[in-house]
Amino acid sequence: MIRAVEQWVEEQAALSKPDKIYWVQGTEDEIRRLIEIGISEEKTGPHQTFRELNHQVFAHSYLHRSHPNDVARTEQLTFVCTPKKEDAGPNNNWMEPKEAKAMVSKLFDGCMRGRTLYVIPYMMGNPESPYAKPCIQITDSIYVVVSMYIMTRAGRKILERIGSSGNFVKGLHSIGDLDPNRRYIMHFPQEGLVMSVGSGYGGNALLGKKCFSLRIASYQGHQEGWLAEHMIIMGVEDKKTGETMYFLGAFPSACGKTNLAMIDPILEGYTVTTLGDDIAWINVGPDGRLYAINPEAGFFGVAPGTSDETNPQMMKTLKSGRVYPTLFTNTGLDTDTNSPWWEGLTDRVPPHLLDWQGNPWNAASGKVVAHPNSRFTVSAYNCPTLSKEFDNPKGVPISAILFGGRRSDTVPLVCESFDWRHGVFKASSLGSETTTAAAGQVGVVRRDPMAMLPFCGYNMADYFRHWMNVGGRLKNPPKIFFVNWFKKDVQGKFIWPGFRDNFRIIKWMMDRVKGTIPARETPIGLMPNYADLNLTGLDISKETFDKLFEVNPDEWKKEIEGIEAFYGQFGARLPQQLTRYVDKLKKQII
Ligand code: GTP
Ligand code: SPV
Ligand code: MN
Repeated sequence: MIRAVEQWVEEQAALSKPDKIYWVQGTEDEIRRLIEIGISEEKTGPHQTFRELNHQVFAHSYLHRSHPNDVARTEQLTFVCTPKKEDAGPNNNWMEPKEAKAMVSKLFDGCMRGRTLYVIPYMMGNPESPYAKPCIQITDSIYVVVSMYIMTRAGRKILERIGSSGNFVKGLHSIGDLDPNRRYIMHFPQEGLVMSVGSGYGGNALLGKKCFSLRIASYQGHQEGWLAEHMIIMGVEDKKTGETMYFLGAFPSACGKTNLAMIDPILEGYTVTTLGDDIAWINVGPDGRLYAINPEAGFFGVAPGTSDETNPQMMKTLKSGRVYPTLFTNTGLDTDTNSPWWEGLTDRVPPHLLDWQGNPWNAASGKVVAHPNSRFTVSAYNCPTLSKEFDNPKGVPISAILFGGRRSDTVPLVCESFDWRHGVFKASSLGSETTTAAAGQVGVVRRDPMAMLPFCGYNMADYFRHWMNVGGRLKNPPKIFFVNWFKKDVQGKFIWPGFRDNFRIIKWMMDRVKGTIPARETPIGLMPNYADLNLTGLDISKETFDKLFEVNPDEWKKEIEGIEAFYGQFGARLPQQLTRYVDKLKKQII
């Protein structure tokens, strides 16, 4: 046993005082036993650890119902604890590290009495990769243990990787009493430590995900010269030439990453391969190109809206059950078939449904069946489009980066930046309407730079400068594109069909990367000519096309005001180049 790990675990056990300590091994047999314990765990209200579902419909699947007050990330209770407040920046809640530790330590004191403390050694990234990082998570939730199995490379063998260095990222987690008044997600980037108490949900509790792979890792990346991003990784193979072009794509939570990562191309002649749907770690390779790995090993995706029509590859992934169990969290339940159901899964609503809290559902209630942020947890190895490069220790070379958001107006369907620096400016000023992935008001536009606002573990002004610097080290920087699938007409309907049809935009980007087509220059960037976008089979007139690509001066005036207000928070720390871009845009548009 590695002494550093053992000692840390002993200290945490002395604090949280569990009845038992259990070291997760990482075997099939063990998962089966944990699931059984989860099934038999007493129900507290609507909360249920696991309920076995019909394996004929979704193989090897289980339903989890979380506490009704614990259904999304809670950004207002998430803190970055750096010694100096300015280093956390205006984008993060901040607390002084000693004070923060003293406060949460009180909540951890004795919190595991009567419970088992699980120690999960896990790796973010393929252990063979020089970019992968070993971690230890402690938790008292079986749901978290099983989720970590699916989402990371977990098991005892990771202890060897930590070796005598004692170098590992630490995550201490307890569901506590699930009281939101005693819920805190605390990050200590300097120490590589996360302390999370009071929530069992997704990004609050699976500490390898947003807490480590984004907040702590982005801090490490800033120190070490790489990037940790809220991005998908996908490959597009041209069947004729056999060549694959790799893309990164950043979108805020619940804005289409998972769907894009396994898009079923509407155009003939291409195969899309999936490498990641949420997080990318990106390094500058020896050849001066960007290389990306996905530190995760599974998908924790939004269920509502997922169907054979919108995302057939994900439906196959969810039905596979080949590697690890598949979990459904806070979906509805079709009691006739004992299988999960959510809005959009089938056109026909099954006659006998329980809602996400386990109550009989009827249409007249006007209530939803599945929670809008209900999710599935499934191994990436069950995905039929998983890239054969998924486990490549070096990662894949990136040709283009997409940034997107959810915008009813203002932002065109697609726009290419003039170059890397201009791309960094546009990404740093990205706005998006808020969604149900985080607790709080839904549908208001907020600035969400690089889709990282809730996930950047340090001052975003420094982060923007870091992006500029990484670009400066590239011999062959990827092209940077901006997309908006969500523009609406006056009736409030989406103008662009989205989903599979988004591939038409990907195809345009591929042509731009290859340099085979021109683009139209506008003050905000380069946009497609009508003739260069393949719209065959779609009912999109030139008039609708113009609407999708409109740059409306009144809307952009408001946009610029929003950007200036956002930039204003950073004071002198903001790279001046960014303000120069805003000034230039203002002159050209207004
Ligand atoms: P996180 O897991 O929270 O980071 O979300 P994500 O970015 O992976 O989002 P996801 O792909 O799960 O999509 C979220 C919601 O947006 C789902 O309800 C989708 O059905 C919907 N959606 C995805 N792509 C499109 C699109 O092209 N057009 C429209 N209108 N909706 C979309
Ligand atoms: C997101 O909110 O961006 C997610 C889900 O991917 S969570 O794991 O809760 O962060
Ligand atoms: Mn996400």
